[in-house]
Amino acid sequence: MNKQFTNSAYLSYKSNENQTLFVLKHPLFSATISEFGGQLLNFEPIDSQPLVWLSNSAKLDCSKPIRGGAPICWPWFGPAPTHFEGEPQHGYARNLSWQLESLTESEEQVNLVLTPKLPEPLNEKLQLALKLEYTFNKAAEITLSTTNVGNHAFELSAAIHTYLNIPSSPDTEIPDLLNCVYMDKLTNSIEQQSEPFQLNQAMDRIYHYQDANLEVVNKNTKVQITNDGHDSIVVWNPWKQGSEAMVDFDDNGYLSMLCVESALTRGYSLMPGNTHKLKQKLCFKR
Ligand code: TA6
Repeated sequence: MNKQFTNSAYLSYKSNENQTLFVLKHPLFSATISEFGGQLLNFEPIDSQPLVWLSNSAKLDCSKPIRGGAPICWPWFGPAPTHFEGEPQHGYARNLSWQLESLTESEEQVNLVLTPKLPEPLNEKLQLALKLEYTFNKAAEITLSTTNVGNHAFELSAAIHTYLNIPSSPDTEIPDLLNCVYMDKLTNSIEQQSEPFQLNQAMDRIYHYQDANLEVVNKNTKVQITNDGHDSIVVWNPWKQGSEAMVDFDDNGYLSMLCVESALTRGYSLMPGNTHKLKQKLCFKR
């Protein structure tokens, strides 16, 4: 089914394996979101290259989370907390089917709202309402809203686990991270970024970075990332050995991606009736 909107945006629903992909075309950009995971898989501003990276070996058949784009980690980041033992790494959101609740569009931008189809026992257990909002123009803005609809505080962690489409060469830098303290998950130690950040090895780091703005630069590209509601920025590249060990990661995929994730990882109690919003906005900067 294809649908044309009043201005210049087109939304088409493309059946792909066991799910539907929402494909948007607009004079300012093109974008694809998967029903599985509610996940941004592609965003391409007009006259630019894709901003996010999707693995050529990604599974799109709902058998596992989709490797690439901007997966949502929710309601925890990393391994399941003790009281959810045995539950999936990075939570449920990227394994759920999502529905498109609304779409509004104009010549300037398109806005989409998605909600997850949470199975009833899980809904009952979590007592959280979740909403994902995308705003696209020349930038892509992702907002994850969590509301505590229960009677007890919920220890929330989350991430917008974006795979940037950027070469992993030593000239790829994140200058804003200089002097920032980070948790190095590869060595299990707390470190400080005392030298300029350079991408030349496997890394899995949680930077204690709370500023809104961050730039990822190399000699050909500059990506501007604006964050809100985060307490950390996660930077991950599995490098060669790590890529080869994952079935859904191209062996040389590590050469063309870098995960830069807006995240809430350091302990956040979401009180009954309250809403937390985690935001990431991405655009090329010229
Ligand atoms: O965000 C970094 C990270 O937590 C890494 O530790 C790494 O394993 C990655 O996410 C990918 O996790 P996944 O469950 O998608 O294989």
